[in-house]
Amino acid sequence: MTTKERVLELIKNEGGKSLSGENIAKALGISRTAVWKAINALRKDGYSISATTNKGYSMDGDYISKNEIEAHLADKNRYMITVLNEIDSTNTYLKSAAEKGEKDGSVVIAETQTAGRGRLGRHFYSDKGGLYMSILIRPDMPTERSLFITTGAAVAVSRAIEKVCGKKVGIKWVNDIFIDGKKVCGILTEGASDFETGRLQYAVVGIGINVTEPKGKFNAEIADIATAIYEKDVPWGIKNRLAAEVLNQFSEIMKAPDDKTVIDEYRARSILINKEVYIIENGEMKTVTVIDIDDTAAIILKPDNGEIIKKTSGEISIKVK
Ligand code: BT5
Repeated sequence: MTTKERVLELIKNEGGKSLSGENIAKALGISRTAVWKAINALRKDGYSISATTNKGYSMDGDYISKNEIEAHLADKNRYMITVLNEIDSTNTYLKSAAEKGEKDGSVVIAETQTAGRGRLGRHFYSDKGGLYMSILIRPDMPTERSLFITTGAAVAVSRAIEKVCGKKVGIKWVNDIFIDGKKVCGILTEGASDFETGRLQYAVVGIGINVTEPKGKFNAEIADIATAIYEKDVPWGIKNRLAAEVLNQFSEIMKAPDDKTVIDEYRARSILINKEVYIIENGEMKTVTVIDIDDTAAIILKPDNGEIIKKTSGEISIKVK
């Protein structure tokens, strides 16, 4: 083990309590300067280590680490991962990299975002406590099938949360993951198309998951509609296992994202079928009953006193009643 790895081991074993530089130095038989250097190197690797005067160094249990995510990946060669402490938006960052030729499989994960984005210019609150990641893919697919990337990502995230965290989740058409009636994750897929061939040039799949509630609670704007996977007893290092499992599931699904089994799973996980909801179309709100989601991921609705209609995610948004 290198000095850096031994320092990391010691801090992790404290389970969030502080450990002084002096005690680390003594335990490992190294100088205080060597400890300080190791801490800096770990921070560069993406570990979020706090330093408190007179107490020492400590790490939050929900730390994000590139090495640990990689250790849990099924295919070690599929993704190139970058972990950042803070960024405006992982999607903005990766989209700009994609325009400059960044490769398929590049992943950016941040502890916090200062300008996290939702769809249609909406804001996505991204305080510490969440997992904010974007995946760049360059699939060979016609642009009109790109909605299957979002539905595939929703299935991947659902499977990952259930497998790693043991929580039951549902999908709210088209891009939200819910736990007990509240939103725990949002997905934003952006991309560019080649107009001549009608094929996708790239897609950036952005996934924001509330793993724990932020320290100062959710912002008032989302306090009633948002939830986190854990209220308390957060398992140590959980974000790394969760991020890796999302990536593992996503690469499996992306082998054939429009496969009937994936869309069947998406439908089976939907929390809206047979429910009365509000739809918002051109600024107007209507009450409808959701009948089904078809194989193209369009939603089939029955308005009050009206004929059955079919809508795509570009045409309407849905509010749960
Ligand atoms: C989404 O949009 O939910 C897509 C969110 C995608 C976020 C990821 S994080 C990594 C990557 N980088 C980015 O900049 N974005 C992606 P939409 O369906 O439009 O939902 C937005 C709405 O969700 C807001 O208007 C709020 O009502 C609600 N909301 C905002 N922040 C939330 C949060 N942290 N948890 C739950 N709901 C939230």
